Amino acid sequence: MRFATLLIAYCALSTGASAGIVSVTVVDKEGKPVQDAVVVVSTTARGQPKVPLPMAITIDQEKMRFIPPVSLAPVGARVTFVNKDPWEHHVRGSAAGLAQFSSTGGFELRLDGKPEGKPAKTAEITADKAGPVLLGCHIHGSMRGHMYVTDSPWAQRTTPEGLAVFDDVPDGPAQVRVWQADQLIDLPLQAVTVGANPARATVQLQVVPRRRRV
Ligand SMILES: [Cu+2]
Repeated sequence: MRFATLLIAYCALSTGASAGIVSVTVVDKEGKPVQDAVVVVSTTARGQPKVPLPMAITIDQEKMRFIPPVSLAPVGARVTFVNKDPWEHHVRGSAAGLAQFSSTGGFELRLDGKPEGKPAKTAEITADKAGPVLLGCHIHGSMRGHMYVTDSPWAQRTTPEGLAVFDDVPDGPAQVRVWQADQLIDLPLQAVTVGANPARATVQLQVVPRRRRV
């Protein structure tokens, strides 16, 4: 009896009776797929993804780069910066995009170099405000990275194919927001309807993202 009840509950969750697929493709100005864009799906319906975003993430400083170059963090997440280089980094974070010209918030972290044979130095912040954050280093002007802080639990980075697929967004109207580091002007939100058929959206940037150093 108890098993049957559980089974029914499980089926209700897994058959997609109340949740559906949102598939978003991000392309650049020339129509090519864009990796590491952030896609956020917002809905007023209640619910949570089956796999929630991690509440603790790590951003490494290694060989003068932020790794990963684009991080995704839910509001309230603990973000640990780890300096794996043998020299000092003075990491700063500030609101990215047009907001960077008016924002006074942000953070600064001094991270000593990793001594040989010893653990790397770390510093922590809490991702407290939704939106993109530009990461840099006061000492090394070439260092550039981003962290996107999301207040919706449905958020993903695009794959090399430019894809973000959400398979459990509650049925009903939803909005798709796309952010990409080189797209400084906010793109318009796209409305989708989640239901029995997969909702598909293609979002085109107004720019061609600059290539990352590898
Ligand atoms: Cu540095």
